[in-house]
Amino acid sequence: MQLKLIALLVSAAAAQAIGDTRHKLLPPRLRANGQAGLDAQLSSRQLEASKAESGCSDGTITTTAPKSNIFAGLTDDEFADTTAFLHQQKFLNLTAVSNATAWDNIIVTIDLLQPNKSDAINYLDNGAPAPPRYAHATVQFGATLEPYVQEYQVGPLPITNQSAVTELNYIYNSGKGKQRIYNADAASIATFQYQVGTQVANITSRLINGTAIGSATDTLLIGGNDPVIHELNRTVQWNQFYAINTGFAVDETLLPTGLEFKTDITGRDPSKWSVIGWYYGGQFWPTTRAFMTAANSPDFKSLGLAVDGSFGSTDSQGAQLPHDDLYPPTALQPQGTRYAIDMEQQYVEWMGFSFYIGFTRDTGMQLHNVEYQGQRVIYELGLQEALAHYASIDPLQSATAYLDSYYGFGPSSFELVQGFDCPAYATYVNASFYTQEASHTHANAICLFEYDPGYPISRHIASDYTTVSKHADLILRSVATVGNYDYMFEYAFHIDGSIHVTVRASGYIQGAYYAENEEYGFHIHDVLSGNMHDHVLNYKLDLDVLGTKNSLMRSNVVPATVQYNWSPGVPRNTMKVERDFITNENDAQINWDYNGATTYTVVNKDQKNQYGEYRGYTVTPASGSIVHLTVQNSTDLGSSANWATNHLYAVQQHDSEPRSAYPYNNQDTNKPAVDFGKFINGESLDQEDIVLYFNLGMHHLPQTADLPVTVFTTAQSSMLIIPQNYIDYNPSKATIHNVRVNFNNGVVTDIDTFGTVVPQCQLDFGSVAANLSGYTGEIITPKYPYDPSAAQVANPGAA
Ligand SMILES: *[C@@H]1O[C@H](CO)[C@@H](O)[C@H](O)[C@H]1NC(C)=O
Ligand SMILES: *[C@@H]1O[C@H](CO)[C@@H](O)[C@H](O)[C@H]1NC(C)=O
Ligand SMILES: *[C@@H]1O[C@H](CO)[C@@H](O)[C@H](O)[C@H]1NC(C)=O
Ligand SMILES: *[C@@H]1O[C@H](CO)[C@@H](O)[C@H](O)[C@H]1NC(C)=O
Ligand SMILES: *[C@@H]1O[C@H](CO)[C@@H](O)[C@H](O)[C@H]1NC(C)=O
Ligand SMILES: *[C@@H]1O[C@H](CO)[C@@H](O)[C@H](O)[C@H]1NC(C)=O
Ligand SMILES: *[C@@H]1O[C@H](CO)[C@@H](O)[C@H](O)[C@H]1NC(C)=O
Ligand SMILES: *[C@@H]1O[C@H](CO)[C@@H](O)[C@H](O)[C@H]1NC(C)=O
Ligand SMILES: *[C@@H]1O[C@H](CO)[C@@H](O)[C@H](O)[C@H]1NC(C)=O
Ligand SMILES: *[C@@H]1O[C@H](CO)[C@@H](O)[C@H](O)[C@H]1NC(C)=O
Ligand SMILES: [Cu+2]
Repeated sequence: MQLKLIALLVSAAAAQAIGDTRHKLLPPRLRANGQAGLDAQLSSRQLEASKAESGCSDGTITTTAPKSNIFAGLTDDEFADTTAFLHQQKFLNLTAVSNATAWDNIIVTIDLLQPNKSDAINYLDNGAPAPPRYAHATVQFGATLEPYVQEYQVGPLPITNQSAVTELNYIYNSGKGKQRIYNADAASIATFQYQVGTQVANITSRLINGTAIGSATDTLLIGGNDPVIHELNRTVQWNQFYAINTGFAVDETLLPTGLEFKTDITGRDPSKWSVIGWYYGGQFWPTTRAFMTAANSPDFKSLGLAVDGSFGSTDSQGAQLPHDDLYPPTALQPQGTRYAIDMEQQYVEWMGFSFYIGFTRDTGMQLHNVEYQGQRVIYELGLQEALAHYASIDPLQSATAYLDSYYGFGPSSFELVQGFDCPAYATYVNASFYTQEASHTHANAICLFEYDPGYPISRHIASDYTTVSKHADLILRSVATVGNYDYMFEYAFHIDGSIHVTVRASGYIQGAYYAENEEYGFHIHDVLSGNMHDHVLNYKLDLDVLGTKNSLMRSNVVPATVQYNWSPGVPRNTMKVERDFITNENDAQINWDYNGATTYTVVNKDQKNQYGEYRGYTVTPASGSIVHLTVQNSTDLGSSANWATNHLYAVQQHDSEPRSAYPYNNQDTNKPAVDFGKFINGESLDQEDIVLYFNLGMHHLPQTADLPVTVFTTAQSSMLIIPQNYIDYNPSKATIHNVRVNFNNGVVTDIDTFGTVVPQCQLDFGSVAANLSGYTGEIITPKYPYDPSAAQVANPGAA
């Protein structure tokens, strides 16, 4: 009985790859649903069959994507053509970025306008031609008293006499892809801040030991809050003096001085701007004069200086750890990749999965058309927005609620450090985006690798045998460093058909000055409060379970008292599972249940398995914390982040709702161009195309161990996307990296290794410890005028 089962479950793919080295004959494989996908995998594996079975290799298996990647960003030529075409449009009155001032109209960004889903699916599934390509351009109109950005659709591409530039409004539920902006005069605002710094230089010298006057000898800098504050019809900002780092480590967010001032920066005439308040140590003065009078009185004391030091340094420091001089355990990939990649199309196949990688300026790395066993399970999966909402006694921190897609996860995704961020043997993929009339390439910004997580996927022991299966995950990873914070984004594919979505955070916290801040965080250094804040990261998950007509099933485990006929007169206290469907968007604003009692599964009611159960995919919190925003009806965020109120939402798919957020929502949070709240408008979820939005994140209460930088081990959050009754058995049993040890009274009688061949070769450790001398930074290619030969290397984020 046992023998037969094991033999049946061993994969035909394995049999092909191993040939006659197997020591047991295999019957044909049990055919799973969607065998086509596995067969496709097989063909790329057969190409590699000549690979020496016991030798080692560092080869990469290549494949050809079945379809071209219609989700990939624009090519260099498309960027250049779109830029030139926009400049030809007289009505835009554009000035080349290289010549522009704040009072000109400029192209801010260009990206691919993602194709409409119905067109994309027709192409992917039904052999229709590829959807027409359009660019999505953001133009800033600076040549006006009320500057704004307007979004445009440009195309079709390539540019012909059929192409046009039209307003892009349909993906913005304010009705218009337009946003008034308030930071067009950033340079003038900085000048104004320095004027204030100069005015109070004598006081800052005495009180906080430094000056910020716009000189090279400044030892302080001035930072303002984000998002822009609109109150009483004025545009205002809180600003704080920070000590400038004295060592190599750029750790100013650990060095707030606690001295803050409020500016009224309404309108575009700096002569009309003013300072309308000062804050220090819990006290508020409404005018600079009042503050200076107070500060010049002899009993006005400094509450302590922000002094840079080793506590902000990321270099190795402190007593050496035992045996730490020895090199740590290191993962190997002895026979090259076991995934296949089409580098040009950024398409990957692995163990029954296939997917396309996308990359956008706003949201960085994305996944498209994830298929499993030859069937699409995910049309789209990716980050939408990340917020970091602070709360504090001090006004700047209290007014801080970053919506990071404004800064862009694309521009923030820098080159990974091989051997540290990802194994040296990983496949590294470039990422490109466009800003300010140049395309930027971040070499090696995405990594792809397979690794053994260090625990088996399954095991069992009985009286005369032990059986254990190895586990390998395929990881796709990128890191976005948005200012002080580093977000590590990861998608892990498991051989049981599940997908793990994880975000981890490192980098510097944005601390507050310690004085009076006890209710908002721990006191973690001399004058530093580890200011509390919530991180909430919103993801879109467009599952397609056996087609786009899907429903949302809820399974609830509940306590129950049941009178069974086999227990007359003795009711039994027990439990049951209750199943129903959430049929309306309004009922699908979900928080994860207390005690994990409720499970949500996207199913296709028309696709039952052979036992009559709906085949589906479940989403469930995995490791780390899962949060929604603590603040209710946030004063800072208005209605710009209504995706942060719950853990999970289900809405109907619409081409007019491709994304839950918009980068410029931070400019006027009460009047966002995309308000996710409007996605939830009572539409049916019964056999409709369902899109889930879920949040990852954490309530971050930084403590002393967040110095110098937060650690990924504790700052992480993840979700699992798991097949439920989708596959007839657990597909991880197909791996041959499985062992059964038979024994009897202490004597091993047989070891079945299912054809696994342990590679025999000498290890060249040089391929394990990476050579970092080739670290590139950023490559910038001008697009207006277009000059590929003028490509130059720059420091990351320099432009
Ligand atoms: C910048 O302005 C100069 C002077 O008007 C002009 O000659 C040049 O072509 C402009 N550059 C671009 C890229 O338009
Ligand atoms: C075009 O922009 C320039 C500034 O670049 C501005 O001076 C001019 O008034 C604008 N023209 C129109 C018609 O808006
Ligand atoms: C557009 O371009 C095509 C091909 O170059 C040409 O045949 C056609 O006449 C053009 N149409 C117009 C309206 O210019
Ligand atoms: C700052 O102090 C210097 C020297 O004590 C003095 O000359 C100057 O007038 C002071 N500046 C202001 C703005 O008070
Ligand atoms: C004040 O700043 C100067 C450098 O600008 C530094 O040398 C000095 O140590 C600082 N004083 C204190 C008390 O930290
Ligand atoms: C703000 O402006 C609006 C429209 O101009 C006006 O109705 C309102 O009274 C103003 N509010 C304040 C506080 O000035
Ligand atoms: C990635 O970028 C680097 C640096 O520009 C370049 O040398 C390399 O060819 C690029 N790789 C691919 C696959 O395009
Ligand atoms: C949110 O807060 C604002 C300002 O305090 C208030 O006007 C509004 O009614 C609140 N909305 C809700 C739904 O509580
Ligand atoms: C995509 O869908 C939107 C909304 O239905 C529509 O307005 C737009 O024209 C479509 N785009 C294309 C290229 O068909
Ligand atoms: C490391 O890479 C650099 C440049 O990419 C190369 O010059 C150097 O020889 C390499 N060093 C080793 C030890 O391979
Ligand atoms: Cu944090």
